[in-house]
Amino acid sequence: MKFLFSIILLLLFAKSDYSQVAPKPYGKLPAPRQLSWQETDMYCIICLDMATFTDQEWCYGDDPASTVNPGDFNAMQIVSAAKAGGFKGVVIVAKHHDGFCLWPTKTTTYNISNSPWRNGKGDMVKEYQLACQKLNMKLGLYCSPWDRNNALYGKPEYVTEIYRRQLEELYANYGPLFMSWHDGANGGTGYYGGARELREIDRSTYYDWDNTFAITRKMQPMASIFGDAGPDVRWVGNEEGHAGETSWETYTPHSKAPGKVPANGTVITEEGTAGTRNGAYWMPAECDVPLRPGWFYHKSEDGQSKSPYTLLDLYYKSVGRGACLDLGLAPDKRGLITDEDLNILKQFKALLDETFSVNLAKDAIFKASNVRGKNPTRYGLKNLVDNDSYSYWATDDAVVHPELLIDLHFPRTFNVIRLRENIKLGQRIDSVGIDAYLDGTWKEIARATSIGATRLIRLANNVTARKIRLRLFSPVCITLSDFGLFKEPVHLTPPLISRDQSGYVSVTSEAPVASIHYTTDGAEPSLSSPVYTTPFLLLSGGAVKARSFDGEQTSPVTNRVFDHSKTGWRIINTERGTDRNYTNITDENPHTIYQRKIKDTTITFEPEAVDVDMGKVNEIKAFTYLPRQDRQMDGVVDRYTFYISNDGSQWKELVSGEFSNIKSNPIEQVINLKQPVQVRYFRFTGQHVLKGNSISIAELGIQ
Ligand code: FUL
Repeated sequence: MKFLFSIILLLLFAKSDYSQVAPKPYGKLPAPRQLSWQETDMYCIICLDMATFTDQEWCYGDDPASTVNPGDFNAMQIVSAAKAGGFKGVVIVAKHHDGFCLWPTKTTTYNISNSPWRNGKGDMVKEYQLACQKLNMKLGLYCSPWDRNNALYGKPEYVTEIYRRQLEELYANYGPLFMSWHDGANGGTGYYGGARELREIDRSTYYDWDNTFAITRKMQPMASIFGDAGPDVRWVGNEEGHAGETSWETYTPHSKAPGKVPANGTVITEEGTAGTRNGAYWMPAECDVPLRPGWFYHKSEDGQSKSPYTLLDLYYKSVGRGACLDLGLAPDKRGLITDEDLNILKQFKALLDETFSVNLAKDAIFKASNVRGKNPTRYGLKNLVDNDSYSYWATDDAVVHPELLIDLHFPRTFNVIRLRENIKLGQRIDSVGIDAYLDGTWKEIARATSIGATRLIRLANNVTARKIRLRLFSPVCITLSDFGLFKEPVHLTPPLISRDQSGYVSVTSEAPVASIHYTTDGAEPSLSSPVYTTPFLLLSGGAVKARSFDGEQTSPVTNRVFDHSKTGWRIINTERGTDRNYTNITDENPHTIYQRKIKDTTITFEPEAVDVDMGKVNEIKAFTYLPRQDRQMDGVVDRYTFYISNDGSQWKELVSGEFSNIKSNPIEQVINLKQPVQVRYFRFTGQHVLKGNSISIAELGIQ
């Protein structure tokens, strides 16, 4: 009898023990440093360096150290601005491609101690570190591998004696770091200690990443390493701040090992956007995007920062797609974030708080088709609303298509759905379907693929329902850690502003609104600004700002900066037979391009000129080149010359240079002239293209 009793006890114990068995992890898993990176959600990359003072995006490496002098530099103000936007960390550009170091390094004299800032006694990286400590913000560092100043760049000694020593100095003196950021832009023309030449390197072998990253691992084990292809965090493949609609946390890069780019030097960027289902490495995406058009401060870009509403949209498309958002902040020449940018950051945080502070499903009644081991304590549904990303609802191993019913007690209105997996057990779920019980039947309201760390589904319209149903599809049992329903307050969408070829500006709204008000003098549109009724003429260019109003509501402001109008412009060197699409250069349509199609790929690129007759003499303060906007690289010019002429036959060279970073951030390139010129004709010559054998142009313009 006693024996039988023990057997029963044993069986019972074994059963309850079985119910405690956690699901087996699935696929590749995040390392502790990657979990901590993922929890950061949003951080800012701070770009204040030589380029701030030369008004460029990349410097050549030959500007004197004395150029850098941010008189009012205040790391607390900068890091506080990031914090005010809801960001949890900052990545500091400690050295950009020009090689200038913001800390007093022993590796080169091209550093902050040879600038007038703080009388040569300053250490900007230290000031950032202290500010981060005070403000409880995470700190990461960016030290550009490419160094256009250093004479040794391109030789093995640069890697062993300069770059690695710089990383060691940073790791030893400014930790703890949550990120070590390694830029993919590498090799090209530069000063290189006076050689002023082109130095190409093999990006997959030159830096010997295995040994370089071994230093990071040893000295900053909790720093996630960012690179085009990881190894810890991958580049999402664009500088627009969004991951793909499907974006997996795992990734198999087309290179021999993570952290190494392929031998041809390019990561296939679309892959970074989507990742790889069941990929070979846990390597989630970072979505980087500057708040202003460029990464560094340019006065000419004042008023063009992204609106709080645009940032919210990017939040859904980055954090809401399992990635992290890395927003570029550009302190100005004083060394401060401008009031305009600070206000945008604060308003963005307010939008996030308004939307996400109340989870409408918090007190709902949840019913699932299965709970693992019938053990609601450990794997039950209350874990879905406890704000802990690692406590979770799990199903039995055999249950891979479970359903979850959510009863909200009474009909509630929502427009955002949030789901999270406990990623400590891998990315398991393939897809979900979400239904609402409406008018007596279940109606599908959303579908999504990759979930991972966070999936936010923003519905096109409000849904009001009491009962919701979640259908999950997974190759293995699920481990869902969060379910949330939120109501993003209604916003009027910002108006759309466009200009036609004859110079008339139209302002429209996607949905009907009571009124649209606009300004052309840079002021914020208010109810007392002119009401938009019919298109108006804007020949000389400038900023048009518009905003919709309806009752209590106002939309975000749209700010469109126009070049000088192109009315009456003609391209005059049209003698080449196939030049049919020349008109696309001046049609004010960013989506049509000019390009000569040279099918014979054995014909190599030759510099190519486009001559513009503006029809009359204009004052030119700046030239503009808009590259193609379809993310193709074919024909995108990265080195240019502009000429001017009074008669269309005698040309005088005016300015030449490079379009820095055009590959990753293909925005309108503005070449400001030192002195305005008065001419009727100008010539644009593409001296070099990123790809292909002819130039492509979306628009040319003047300001
Ligand atoms: C890019 C760089 O080339 C930009 O200048 C900037 O530093 C950005 C964060 O990364 O690839």
